[in-house]
Amino acid sequence: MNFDRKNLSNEQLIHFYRQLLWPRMIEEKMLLLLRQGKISKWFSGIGQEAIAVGATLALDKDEWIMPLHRNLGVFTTRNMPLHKLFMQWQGSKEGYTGGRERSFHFGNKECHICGMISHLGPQLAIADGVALAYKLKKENLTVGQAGKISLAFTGEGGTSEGDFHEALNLAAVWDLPVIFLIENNGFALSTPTDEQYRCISLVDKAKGYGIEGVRIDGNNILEVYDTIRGVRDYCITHQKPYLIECLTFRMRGHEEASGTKYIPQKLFDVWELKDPVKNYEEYLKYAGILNENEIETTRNGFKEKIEEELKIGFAAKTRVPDTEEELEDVYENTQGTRHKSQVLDNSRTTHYSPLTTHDLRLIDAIKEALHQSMQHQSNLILMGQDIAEYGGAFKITEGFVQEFGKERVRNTPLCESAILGAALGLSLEGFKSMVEMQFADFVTMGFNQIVNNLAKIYYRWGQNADVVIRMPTGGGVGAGPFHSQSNEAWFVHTPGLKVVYPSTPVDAKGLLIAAINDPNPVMYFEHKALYRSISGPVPEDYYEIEIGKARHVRDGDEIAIITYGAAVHWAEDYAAAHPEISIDILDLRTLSPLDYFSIREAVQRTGRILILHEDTLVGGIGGEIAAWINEHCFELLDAPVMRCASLDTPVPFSIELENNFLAKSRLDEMIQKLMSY
Ligand SMILES: Cc1ncc(C[n+]2csc(CCOP(=O)(O)OP(=O)(O)O)c2C)c(N)n1
Repeated sequence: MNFDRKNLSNEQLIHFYRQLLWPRMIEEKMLLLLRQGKISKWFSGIGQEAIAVGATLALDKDEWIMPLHRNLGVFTTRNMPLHKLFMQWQGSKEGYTGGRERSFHFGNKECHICGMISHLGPQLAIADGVALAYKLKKENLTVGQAGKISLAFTGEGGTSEGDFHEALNLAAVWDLPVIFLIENNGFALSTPTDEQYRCISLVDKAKGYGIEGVRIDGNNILEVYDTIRGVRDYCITHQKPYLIECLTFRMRGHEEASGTKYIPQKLFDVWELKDPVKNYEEYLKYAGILNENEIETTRNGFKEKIEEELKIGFAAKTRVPDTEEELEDVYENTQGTRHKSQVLDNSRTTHYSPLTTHDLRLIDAIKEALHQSMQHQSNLILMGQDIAEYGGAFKITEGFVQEFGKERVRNTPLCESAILGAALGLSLEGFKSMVEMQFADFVTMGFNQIVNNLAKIYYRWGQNADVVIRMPTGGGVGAGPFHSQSNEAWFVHTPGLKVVYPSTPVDAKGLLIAAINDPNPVMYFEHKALYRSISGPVPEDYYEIEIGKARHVRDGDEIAIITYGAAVHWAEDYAAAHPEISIDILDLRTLSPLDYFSIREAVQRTGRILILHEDTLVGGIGGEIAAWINEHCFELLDAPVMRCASLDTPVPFSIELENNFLAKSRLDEMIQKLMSY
């Protein structure tokens, strides 16, 4: 192995040695503890340390890194104390996630480390978002001054994921200063590279994205350090991403329990000779920088330190669950963190608001909410396909780019997953973002980032995801199975997300402003069929409607329809056409969290409940509400809770079929059934 020290001082070289040796010795100890049954799972990075350590050394301490499961060296090089890391691995309260996450699936804001989720690839787009934040903060103008980059790791297996493609392409198109670092260790669990990809070298992929790349020896710490230092300067100066492929080898099994039988022994023999720690040690001895005694002293010192730290680690108390705390920590508390704006309470039929209003269609109310939010929140970034010059598929952001500029109103490539990951990356650096899905149906392409990353990150390690996802939703417009779905229930089922779904212009504006001001991820559903068909008075001011509060639309005492979205208007039309029935209507407005208090009041007022939604029946939110009423309001009921929902089929295209599909076609039948019970 050829080590070139360039202009590194002896002190620096020794510092590098200590940083490299430390994770190796920790791992050796962990493997021992594993065999003794004192720790559980372990993903080993033995043989690959030069990459994690070299990369971390090459970055400034406040530049975000997105490591993976073999990158202990990132955590140790950012000086995280072993006892606390050990508490993390043991799942204790004093660990970095208080026992909520395993092994290296955690991040830490102070150390600028973003924790991975098991799915690997999602880390890459988060790095895009952080780099975008650096770019927007203009922190990248001069090398060595305020310039910053982000760095994301991937294994060679991870490069086959769609997330790899989306993240690299986005970084290329947006000229983001990100380093994508592939640790090519030859195997993804048991899968060798020739079953993973066909190109000769993974770095060749850079060309396809129009970016630069380089392949290096990942076992040579000086080569890793020097390359990344240079690439970092390039990314800052040119404001571009860069792909680095580090060749290395995994000297142990995928994880300890999986063993190594599926890997030919001769590979271990070859790579043993390239061990990053031993080779660097030999170099330091040969160059006269460290002698045998000094190495021995360092190793002994580390051994003692490990024992001391483990003593503290083992003394950690057993985790005592506190259910209330667990539930509370799913969402960041909104008290005190929100932008100041007045709250409009129109939840009662009798409400009166002194605010000056003007008449707006639902679509205009959404536009006004976004517009005022852009004025009030200078850190708000809008992202979506065709939202800039074109104004979005529904023209909601028309004119925004002229007023707020291309930096804040961003057209995106066709890559929902990367954009949602980037939105999370922006949160890491204190930005808010609104991501527009062109149609709610397309959210499936970014589903993983939403339900596994955005929704869970706060609970896992205390980082919020300050993102609103706008979802143009619903049918009734003859658009067929993939432009008409009601998919809100998918998200209601995911702890960590808030789900709002206004039905009127006044609520659409107030709820969108509230969603943007909320530091948690919010799914904001807006029904396409209501955009231009529903108008109403909307306060001109900047105001919020409280998330989690239903609206009592209509007073009645025979039957209450609990509903939301377009179905509120179906219910109102039905009630107007049937004055012979005293119909009460509750518009939920927020589906997560549900307003149980108002639901109970509706039961109290009528004793007969029909839950009406456009979503299909099975697994729809109606089932959840019915179960809750049954459990908590049984004594108030005069009849079983009934549901009126759309047919359990995909949304059909032809108007006749779609009308038959929609819940509205069965509303009369269900009301009659409930009334005659
Ligand atoms: C989306 C997804 N599919 C499958 C897995 C299971 N899995 C965990 S690690 C791994 C191999 C990853 O290989 P690579 O990206 O090369 O990284 P390495 O483990 O070699 O460091 C697999 C298949 C996963 N975590 N996520």
